Amino acid sequence: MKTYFSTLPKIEYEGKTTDNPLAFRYYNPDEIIAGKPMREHLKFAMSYWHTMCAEGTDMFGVGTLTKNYGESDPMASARAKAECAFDLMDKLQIDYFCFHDRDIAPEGATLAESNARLDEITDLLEKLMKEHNKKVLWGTANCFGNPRYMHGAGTAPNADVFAFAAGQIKKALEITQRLGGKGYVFWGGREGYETLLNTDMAKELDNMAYLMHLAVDYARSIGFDGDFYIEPKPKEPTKHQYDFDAATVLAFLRKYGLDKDFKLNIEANHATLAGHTFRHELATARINGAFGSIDANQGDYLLGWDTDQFPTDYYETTFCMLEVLRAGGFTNGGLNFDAKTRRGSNTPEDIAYAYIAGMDAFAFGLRAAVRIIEDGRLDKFVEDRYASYNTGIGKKIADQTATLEELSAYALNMGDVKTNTSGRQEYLETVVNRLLFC
Ligand code: XUL
Ligand code: CO
Repeated sequence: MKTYFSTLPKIEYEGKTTDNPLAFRYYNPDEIIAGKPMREHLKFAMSYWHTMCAEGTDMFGVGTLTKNYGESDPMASARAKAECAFDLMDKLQIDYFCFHDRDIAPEGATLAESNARLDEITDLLEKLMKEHNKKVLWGTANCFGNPRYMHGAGTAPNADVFAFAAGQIKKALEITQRLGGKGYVFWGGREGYETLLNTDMAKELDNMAYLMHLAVDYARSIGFDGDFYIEPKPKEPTKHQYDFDAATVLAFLRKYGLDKDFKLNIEANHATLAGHTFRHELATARINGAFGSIDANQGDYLLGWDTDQFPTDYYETTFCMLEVLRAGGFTNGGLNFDAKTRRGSNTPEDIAYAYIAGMDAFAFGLRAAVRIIEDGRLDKFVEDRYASYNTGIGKKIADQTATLEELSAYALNMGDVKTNTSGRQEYLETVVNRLLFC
């Protein structure tokens, strides 16, 4: 079959000295690193929306490429799109994909018609997944694109909108479960507000949590045993997104008793929009037992919005993979490229170059993170930095047996602190550089 990606060869690993731009330099899928194949460490996923649907539109111009796959009828186009998606995943050696309901099948005039269209495309995806040996990483519902969601979905001031979103999510859960997905994502979409002049924040948050409870209960009743994820993002499209960052989401999940079923899907560009590093958000999820999955991309430090660029920063991917390894690796989650080529990069080859760049950056990051752990200097430095908590008064603090009176007496006796040592940040940065580019 001739597809959109017909001109592309299968991308193979050729090692870091290759000059072939259509080859992997670091990603060698079946190579065993730290006890398991790279493909299992990294669990790369294709984002259906950016890769198969987005046509390069922005608010100043129409698309720079078309993604109708040679078909004018929307359902014929959706079928051709699916065929092309699997061809691309084969060529890039990507094992997983992520989708919104409206990415895979166009919305109909009614919810019933939309659902029927989804059933038809889900049949096709199921067949293609078997033939090509591909899996769903996670599914989700697009409850933000249609004008009915202009004031939100689960947080809409209009109960009819809430009910419609619930109907859409029910169907998206069924499809995800049917396709064997082990994850279901809630990204805020328009769940936020522009002004408190017209907003009852408490009611909106209560309603959003209720919708999530309904989703969990229903999904469990149809046998879904995977993870639910919230994907924090501080702003865009609304001024105040309710899922601002990892810490805000954790507080929300705990308040509403959702923390047993939900983990976090951390997106790099969302982290930086929130004023955090990607690593900070990953570490916050990890130390709270909520590390789930990753939307792999990067922003631009000069731009204040979600540019969703393919990740090419080797430091960022290294620190990300360090967090993934420290979290014990992915269980149900993986690395979803929630990323798009720039508007001016408008050919099928550009999509291949972009994925190769992103996959190699994470493959490099995995290799470098393993080197950092095996080297041990960073871990040892951190361990030593807190050594005062291993003995004497420090041990009492660590064991939480010290009293305030005892600590006061100790401090009075000390005079002043004479034991502070250097944090050695620049030395540690040099260690990292040497391990990355040795
Ligand atoms: C938007 C975003 C979404 C979610 C899925 O910024 O990241 O694509 O990942 O709805
Ligand atoms: Co995302």
